[in-house]
Amino acid sequence: PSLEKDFLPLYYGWFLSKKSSENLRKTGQAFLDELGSLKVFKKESKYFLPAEDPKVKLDLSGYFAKRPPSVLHCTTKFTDFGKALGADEYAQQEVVKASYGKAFNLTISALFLTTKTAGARVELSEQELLLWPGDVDKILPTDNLPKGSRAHITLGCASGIEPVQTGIDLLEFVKLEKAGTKGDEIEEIGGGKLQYFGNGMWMLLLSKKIEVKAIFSGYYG
Ligand code: ACK
Repeated sequence: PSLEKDFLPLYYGWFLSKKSSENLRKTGQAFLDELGSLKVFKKESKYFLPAEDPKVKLDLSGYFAKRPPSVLHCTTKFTDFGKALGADEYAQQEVVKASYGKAFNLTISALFLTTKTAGARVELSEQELLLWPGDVDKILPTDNLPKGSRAHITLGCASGIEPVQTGIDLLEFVKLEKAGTKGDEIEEIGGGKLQYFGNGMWMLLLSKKIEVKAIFSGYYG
């Protein structure tokens, strides 16, 4: 038996292949460009503009300038090198050990943005859900949302916002959906149906879901 305790990563997740990562970044960029040019968006762009200078031209890719530095990923469990609550329990699961280094296909069903973050919504398969922690799909302790509700890929953050926010923002959308606040169906654009939930919360339901290749692994920083 080993005397050493396993050294846990900062987080576990699926890391996209270089090609999938590049393609998804491009798709996200195209979405920002198209959304930024839409009349309906411009009418609601006050949420993204400084109150003191609401007339400046909005550049969404400049607004979400904090982008993940390397390949894109979908976090499963943030273990914080073992310090996070439930880190050891997560890492010790057979399915986590057996899946480490294995390839998966992730399905992206939507792109979303808020005043804080831009991200891709990930629809997990039954098999992928086995790697999903039981305690991350809530903002409030009383929230009761389907497993995997938080699954996302961060595409960009606004100035001063940390990437952990993207998952919280996605949960906010899911809570609105659950409450029956469907989101006004604004219009069909390039990739699908654009929905507006108010307060600068936009979601594009992709008419053709995107499949990306990814490796389940840990990130040590
Ligand atoms: O974009 P993300 O999913 O949000 O990927 C990054 C990754 O871990 C490295 O920072 C996510 N992350 C950071 N802190 C937390 C947290 N407390 N809970 C869940 N995910 C987190 C972040």
